[in-house]
Amino acid sequence: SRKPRVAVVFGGRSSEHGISVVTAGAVLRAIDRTKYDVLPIGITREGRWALTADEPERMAITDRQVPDVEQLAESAEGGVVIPVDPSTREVVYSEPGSVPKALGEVDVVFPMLHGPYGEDGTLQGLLELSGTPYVGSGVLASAVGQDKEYMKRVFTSFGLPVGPYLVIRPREWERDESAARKRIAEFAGEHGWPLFIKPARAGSSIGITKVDSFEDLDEAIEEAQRHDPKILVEALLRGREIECGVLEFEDGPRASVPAEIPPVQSHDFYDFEAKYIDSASGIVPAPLTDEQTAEVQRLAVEAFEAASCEGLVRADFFLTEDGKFVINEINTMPGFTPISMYPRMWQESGVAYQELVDLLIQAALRRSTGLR
Ligand code: G1L
Repeated sequence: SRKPRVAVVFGGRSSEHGISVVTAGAVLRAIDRTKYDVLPIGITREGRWALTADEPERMAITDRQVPDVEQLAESAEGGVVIPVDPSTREVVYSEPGSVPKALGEVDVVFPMLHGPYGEDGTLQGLLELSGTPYVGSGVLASAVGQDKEYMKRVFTSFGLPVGPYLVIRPREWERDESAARKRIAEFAGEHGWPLFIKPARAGSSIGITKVDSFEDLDEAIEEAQRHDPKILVEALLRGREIECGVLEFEDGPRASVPAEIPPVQSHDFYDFEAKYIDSASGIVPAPLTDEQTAEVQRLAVEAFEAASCEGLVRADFFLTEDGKFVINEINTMPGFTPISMYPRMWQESGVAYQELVDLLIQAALRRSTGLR
């Protein structure tokens, strides 16, 4: 019988375009070609879909140059890959003003896009409509994982411990800025400074400011609102940063050994680059007692279930000074190069990168689309 065909979709209109290309290159290299056929599909920084050559060696960083879909695209024309028929999973490549080219069937999509239109559930929705199975979480879990407010609401309703926070919605801010500022000041009175002002829906540490006093609040709010009109205010949680990977096996989700992210001196929090590139500083396994390890693994699997995740999730926690784990966030599309935290945690748990990629594809192929 024919080999399953895996379409890897990467790049996109995101500040993390380059990281997506580099990660897709690593995934393409790791896919076992005796078991699967691959179809690399890039999306340019302008949002144009393009077929790219299956040449992962061109997708690595060279001489400080980050690869770009524009350079990998096989056609200079703007086109779009459209799944046309849910019953056959036939995909066509369509360029404006020309006859669509049939690309054949796609059995599973490996989505590797960051931020809006990638990991927020919208691409997942398109794939649901076309009846194409895909790796990772579905529409709901992807959207929950992208919205820090709803993420906390879901965790709270499932009895998972979350840190103190406030939500400032755009209507509240527009109606009465000073009332909103007052609400934040009261929150600071209760939990102390500094506060973290964050866009509710933005990846990584984009748009986040640590604020030490009331005077610096407005600038931080404006910065967060540039990325999302809805913002979150969070208190500082003193303690250690612990992460745990969850992976869906045939018999259900299991947790990896946890990792510890040591506090960084140069930047105030784990920033974009640290998150995706130099995760080499993370300690795997985290130096925890057996009881602490078991506890954080239990919470990570509960977070996976609470948000209805599929395939994989990275759950990030604080271990507070009084010895309690508090969940900070989940990431349905964590950093995924072979040296990123998530693959490293599984490596230390006995699952090598190639096997990890294979298990994710298998989990996607086991499900069909539709309700599950
Ligand atoms: F498909 C998976 F496995 F769910 C998946 C997809 C994408 C895991 C991790 C990622 N990560 C990325 O695409 C990225 C970190 C390069 C950008 Cl979000």
